[in-house]
Amino acid sequence: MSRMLPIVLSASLLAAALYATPTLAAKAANPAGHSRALAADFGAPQGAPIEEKLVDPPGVPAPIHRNHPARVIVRLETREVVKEIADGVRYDFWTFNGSTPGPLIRVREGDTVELHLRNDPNSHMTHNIDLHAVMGPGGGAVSTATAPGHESVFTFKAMRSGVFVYHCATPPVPMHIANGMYGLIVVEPPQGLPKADHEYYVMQGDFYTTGTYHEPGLQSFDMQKLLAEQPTYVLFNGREGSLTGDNALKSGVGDTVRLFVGNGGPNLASSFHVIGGIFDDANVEGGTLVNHNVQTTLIPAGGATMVELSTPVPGALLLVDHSVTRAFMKGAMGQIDISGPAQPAIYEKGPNTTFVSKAALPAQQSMAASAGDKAADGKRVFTQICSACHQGNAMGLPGAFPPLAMSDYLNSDPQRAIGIVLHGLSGKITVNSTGYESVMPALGPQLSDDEIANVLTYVLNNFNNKGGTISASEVKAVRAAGPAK
Ligand code: HEC
Ligand SMILES: [Cu+2]
Repeated sequence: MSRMLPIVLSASLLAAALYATPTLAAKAANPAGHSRALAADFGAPQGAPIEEKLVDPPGVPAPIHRNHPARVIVRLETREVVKEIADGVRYDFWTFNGSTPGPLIRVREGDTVELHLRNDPNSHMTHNIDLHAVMGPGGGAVSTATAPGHESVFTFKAMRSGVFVYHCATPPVPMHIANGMYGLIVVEPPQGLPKADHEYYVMQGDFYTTGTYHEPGLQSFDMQKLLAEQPTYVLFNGREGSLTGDNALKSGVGDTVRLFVGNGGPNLASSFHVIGGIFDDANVEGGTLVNHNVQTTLIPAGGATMVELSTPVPGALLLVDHSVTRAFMKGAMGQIDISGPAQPAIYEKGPNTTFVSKAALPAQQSMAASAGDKAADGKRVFTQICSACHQGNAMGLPGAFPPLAMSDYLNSDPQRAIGIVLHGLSGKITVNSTGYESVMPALGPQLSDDEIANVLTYVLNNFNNKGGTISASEVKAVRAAGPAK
């Protein structure tokens, strides 16, 4: 029996070889594996070597207008740098060229890339690079393990067009990625990409800090959270706020925006969505298949996409991971500011009028009369409405809802709370030395003057607050005065 085995094996190997030959031959004749590739594009590089001009994210190198393959020299340096991951929160990032993500590399299909990887002498770790655009062992990682103060070089031919992730693949790999070591390499097809008015570069990543979300100071890497795949932060471009406020991406009315979007992970897949936008084109998984009119596109960990959207009206569009807890409570939020004239035919805000308000319905008004009734009514309103956000114990939720218990903000000015409940509150506030930047909705339309007076009196006299009374006539006056500003 044992002598049969080699015969059976070699017969099947032979069959496999015969079977494989036509496929291999076909590949050799058409090395790109798809019809658009020109055989000449895979010949020797032509002309003098080109030094790739790298720029910081969210910028991208200029489009390629070459019609022949070239030798492109790319220089990356791995650096370990302490930077802010959110306002007042610092983290020891491991990076390519000092940024998370590392710079976007842009080459043409058929180019030969000469990749130089330096490791900053001040690094503590060895690093390497695995580029998903490489056909070869480790995507280059096996040729680039680089100790601090050293440089490695390897070359590869960019055999396939697409948007590809690169990352460090030094053990423990998840830790090197979680610390920010990833970026994108775009391999343009021979005919180039269609023109877009604006091009930007965005990469999502999940981060694991020992402190809770927004806990200030220098935070270290948390291996337990990594193992549980429960990130503290989920971010675009390595920092909360990297693409919002003054850092927002820009577009103009009537322009098109192309986003190269990658997901470094290490763990989470991204449901990438632009609030207020539709992807005219989305390159599925960063490959050659283009989908149209897409609302949300999935970007796997270690994957990428290229999306194009039109921006026909002015205003702000928001980039999010539509697993929206990550967007609103872990930082995965970006912004595109579109400037230009209003386009009422496409988007127009109508008036906002009161449809019905509880205050206008005397029959439904709180009937609480005595102090005991008022306290019970306040408790009911608190439990039915306020506790949904501020929590049943009034302690709030870190990073999302401020506490009403022992709140210095509330106790220092209880009258101010009337306007907050009536008209809502947004923007930055500080409660018990912790910053909050969130939105409380206006509750004036659904709560009567009595109910607001009762709930505020209840809150002031419970949860270790300083006591005091808010009367219905005070609420009535603030309601009549209308919202501030
Ligand atoms: C939908 C969630 C939500 C509900 C419901 C809600 N709040 Fe708030 N509240 C918030 C948020 C968020 C903030 C902080 C807003 C900011 O960051 O600018 C806030 C802030 C406050 C503040 C000032 C900050 C502080 O901690 O002292 C007070 C007072 C307050 N709320 C009272 C109430 C009361 C009373 C109710 C119930 C009648 C209530 N809220 C219901 C979300 C909510
Ligand atoms: Cu590394």
